[in-house]
Amino acid sequence: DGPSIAVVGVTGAVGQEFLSVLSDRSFPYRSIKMLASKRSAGKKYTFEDNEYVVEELTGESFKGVDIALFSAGGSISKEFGPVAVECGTVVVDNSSAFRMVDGVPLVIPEVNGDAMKDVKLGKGALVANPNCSTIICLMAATPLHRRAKVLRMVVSTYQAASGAGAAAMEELELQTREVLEGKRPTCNIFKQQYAFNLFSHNAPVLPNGYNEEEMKLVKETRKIWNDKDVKVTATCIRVPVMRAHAESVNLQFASPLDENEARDILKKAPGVVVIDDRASNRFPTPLEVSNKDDVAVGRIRQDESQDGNHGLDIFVCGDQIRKGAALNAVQIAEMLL
Ligand code: 2RA
Repeated sequence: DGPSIAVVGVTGAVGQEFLSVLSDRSFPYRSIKMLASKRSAGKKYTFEDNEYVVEELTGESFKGVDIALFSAGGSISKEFGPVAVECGTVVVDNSSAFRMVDGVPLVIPEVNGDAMKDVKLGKGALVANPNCSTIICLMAATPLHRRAKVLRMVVSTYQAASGAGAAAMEELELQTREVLEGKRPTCNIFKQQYAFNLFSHNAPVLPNGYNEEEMKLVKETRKIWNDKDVKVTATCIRVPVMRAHAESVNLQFASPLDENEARDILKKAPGVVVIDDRASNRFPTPLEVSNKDDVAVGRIRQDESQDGNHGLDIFVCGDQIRKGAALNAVQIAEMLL
């Protein structure tokens, strides 16, 4: 029989998606424990025909737990992740708390699964789930990077409300109705109108003028590719879309990479589908990838501003809650089976 698992932050958008993904993929758990704050303790969920009562997360929650999937914010991960590791639990953490810590694997299974080589069931460990915009970008960029080393990557993201949580999704819907009804939009989450608008990502802006979301893409790419020299720059924008991110990615390679070869590579890449129909102007959209596992890539074309086929532009869409968070984490857990 399989591992005992715990879901930390089960009431949140990603927590709920953990359950969906575990069920969709028939993850062979022996037992499952649903953990959340004191405020949510007692809440009941029916999962796979069994009723579960949400338990309050405490230091005692991890006794006998083999794998804990965390998505309850960085402070909860910092407080309880090490406690779980002490109990012998493998923690797969969706927060940014440990992503850049030396020795903590930062893993996209299809991209750098070998980073999990020292993580085994029965021996407590921390494993970090990368940021959603990093996962979605690298699912498409890495297969190309493996063929013709990427020297520089320029990313513009168009990020969905789901990245800011379920409340942001609800507020986007509310604002959209209010605006259409000629009412003043309710602005509690972002303090500015979101419906029919877009704005620079809500993450704090750092002294270098980049926001934290953009620096995650820069730093996480270097760690995941194990390449401290790759040049990455990003501009992250929040757009009025519910749950899938879109990203425009410009790549500069060390050696030529023809667009047709790139398209063939991506067609064979795990977890990627190519939607690249120029004649019909049909390319990836957030709606089309929503609630799906695969990342979609299109607009594959030579970057004509670069000499000798050393550059490509691509456009990528991926579900932020699924492959951008819950699916990737469950796939990491599957590597332990
Ligand atoms: C966002 N990447 O989309 C964040 C979610 N973790 O805001």
